[in-house]
Amino acid sequence: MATEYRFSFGPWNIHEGADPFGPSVREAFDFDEKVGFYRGLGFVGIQFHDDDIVPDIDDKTHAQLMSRTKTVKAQLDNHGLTPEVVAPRLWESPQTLDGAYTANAATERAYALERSKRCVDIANEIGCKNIVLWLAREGTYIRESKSSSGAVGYILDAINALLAYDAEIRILIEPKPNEPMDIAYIPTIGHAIGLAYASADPGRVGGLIESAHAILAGLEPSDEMGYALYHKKLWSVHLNDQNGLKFDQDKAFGSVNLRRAFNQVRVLEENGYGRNGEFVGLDVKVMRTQPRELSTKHLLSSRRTFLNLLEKVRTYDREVAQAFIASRDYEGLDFYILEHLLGK
Ligand code: GLO
Ligand code: MG
Repeated sequence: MATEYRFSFGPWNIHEGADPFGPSVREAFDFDEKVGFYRGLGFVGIQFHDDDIVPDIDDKTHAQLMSRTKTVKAQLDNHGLTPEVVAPRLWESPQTLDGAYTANAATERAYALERSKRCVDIANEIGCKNIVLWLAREGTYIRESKSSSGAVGYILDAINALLAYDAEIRILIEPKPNEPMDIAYIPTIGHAIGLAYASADPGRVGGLIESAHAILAGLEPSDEMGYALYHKKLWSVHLNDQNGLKFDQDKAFGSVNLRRAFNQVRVLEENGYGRNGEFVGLDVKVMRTQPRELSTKHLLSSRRTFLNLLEKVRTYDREVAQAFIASRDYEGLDFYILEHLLGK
């Protein structure tokens, strides 16, 4: 039976076009409007930050968190959407300027943990067991300002505290080598999986791989995926594309390098990704030049590119490929794949 892939994205993927050098260029869609777009674009899963669900979360009581979360859950039910993940947004608060779990000040580390527990409460209420940790500010600008070895311990302490706080949740670490930090402490999936095995409950700690983040680390995203899949720890993906070692571009999937995108789809498909309920997640930014009424096209096209490449993965002739491999004619294999991708 062929895998029926289910797709997800986060509401931040529909945005107003601000970048570090210029303000918003499109009027925002409010949350209710965004939720209404999903099904029409072919998506059934929604990724969240805790404050996508409960805005101004730090100013709210527990009862307020629960009540707002119930409202959002009802909206999801109405639209037939599944919450895939919830991530504590640990990078915007004045209390995370120096890092979250790895801040030098104990009070700030305590804030980060408390905020993460509130994220778990929200996830529970919305009916989601997957907590994503994008460790945005866990790194340094200046190496001498922190202990890199101590930082690993702090991150692990936080993970263990969350595992103990809730016996059901799973933690998905989303590694990224830089941005906003100069250099991050958990830059690749290998680092993330090392943490998983060192944690109090390795079966509940895994990873989420974003294509662009692997490329920024100078790595091949499909190999990174293969590594995590071998360990049975690829629990989500953020497919997108990236033009070289620059700022994180979050371009539409396949937009820079179709062959690289083909190989991601191939590795996912060949290793049964999606068969245990994993979603094909996207993390893509629409271009700043795009008019508001056309500012969801990157989602539509990324999903379609995945499906188009899936067809290529399912139709390339394994026997032909195998014959090239057997005679070690990798030039022949290379050209066969290129012609197949070009529809020849
Ligand atoms: C930024 C990350 C970010 C996360 C999201 C979920 O580079 O990719 O978009 O995926 O905040 O935690
Ligand atoms: Mg991401």
